[in-house]
Amino acid sequence: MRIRSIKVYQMLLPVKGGAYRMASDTVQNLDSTLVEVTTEDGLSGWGETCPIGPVYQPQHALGARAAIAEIAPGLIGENTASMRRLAKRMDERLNGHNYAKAALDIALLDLAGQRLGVPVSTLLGGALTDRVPSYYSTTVGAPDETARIAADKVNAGYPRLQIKIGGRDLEQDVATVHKVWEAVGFRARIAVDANRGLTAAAALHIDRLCQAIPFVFEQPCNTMEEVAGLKGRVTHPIYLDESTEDLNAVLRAVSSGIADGFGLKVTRLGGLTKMATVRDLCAIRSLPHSCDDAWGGDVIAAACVHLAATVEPRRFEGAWIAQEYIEGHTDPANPIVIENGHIRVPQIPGLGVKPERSQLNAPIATF
Ligand code: 0XW
Ligand code: MG
Repeated sequence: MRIRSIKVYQMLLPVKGGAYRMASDTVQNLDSTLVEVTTEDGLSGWGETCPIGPVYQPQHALGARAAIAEIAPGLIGENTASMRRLAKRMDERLNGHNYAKAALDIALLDLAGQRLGVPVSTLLGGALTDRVPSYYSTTVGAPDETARIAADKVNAGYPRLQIKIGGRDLEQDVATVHKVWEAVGFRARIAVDANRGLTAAAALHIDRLCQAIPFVFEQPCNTMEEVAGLKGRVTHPIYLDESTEDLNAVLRAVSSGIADGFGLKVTRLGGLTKMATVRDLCAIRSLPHSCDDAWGGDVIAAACVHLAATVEPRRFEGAWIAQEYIEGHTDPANPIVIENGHIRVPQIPGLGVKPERSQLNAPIATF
């Protein structure tokens, strides 16, 4: 079946509580881009890409839409039968810009799933579970308050926490990690995420001052080289997130042993097809990883959850979705929801979610 049209929608997602603070940036209102790919028989597939502001990583909302405008005209009239051909077509239209291609990749898989009558998880190799763990990510905050939230979230069923640090005094970061550990102990696995915000020296101090606390240290420094320099000097396992800019970066990190695991973002890597490759690369070296995205509504949440269901559970670090930080759902009929810190995997064909028309503004572009 051939592609008849591609529509692009913009949706603003204000942060519940006003702001989400990370070492690198504080965000208040995220700008999401949704794509609707429709074939000649009227079937539609949906994709989404929503960078968490323009500073967290090089991707930004206007960039996504400019890139989609370069790519989309080249997909009109193409047959949807071959995902590989469509990926090649995207690369022929635009070099790089994985996070924009990701929205289209997700929409094409949604279409394929609906056409074949199977959930997207089946197209990704098949689900190993029908319910995946999530994790709660705090914002950079006062130590006592962060520890209180951490305990609440563990009581609510989250099996894992990601504690944000960085961009402030070392003393505050160290106190936060200690207080969270005192509050939750072994009841949750803990990641400490500095979002590129520490110098190597600060990372070494935090490692030493929190020596006995079993956390994984996520993206402590800005570059993969700085993080590589910590190897052998820190005692905590190191995970990479922002440094996983593309498949080659992941391959480099895996083959050189820089990372003990990853916080992975579906759109940064180019969509679900590329994430499935990374999943399999990580499996070769028994490396744990998450399946997240930076932000977004039900469409991107569904994409993360379908891939999450295909990851070997013992290596799975959770699917983070933005639900805790946004009001409402793009698909109130079949929302992706966190219950007791876990998310049910949609069982209906395709992604299993469709944005409700009444919530969408008119398309900002049609190809
Ligand atoms: C916790 N996240 C998945 C949400 C924000 O996009 C930051 C991100 C991370 O792990 O850095
Ligand atoms: Mg991270």
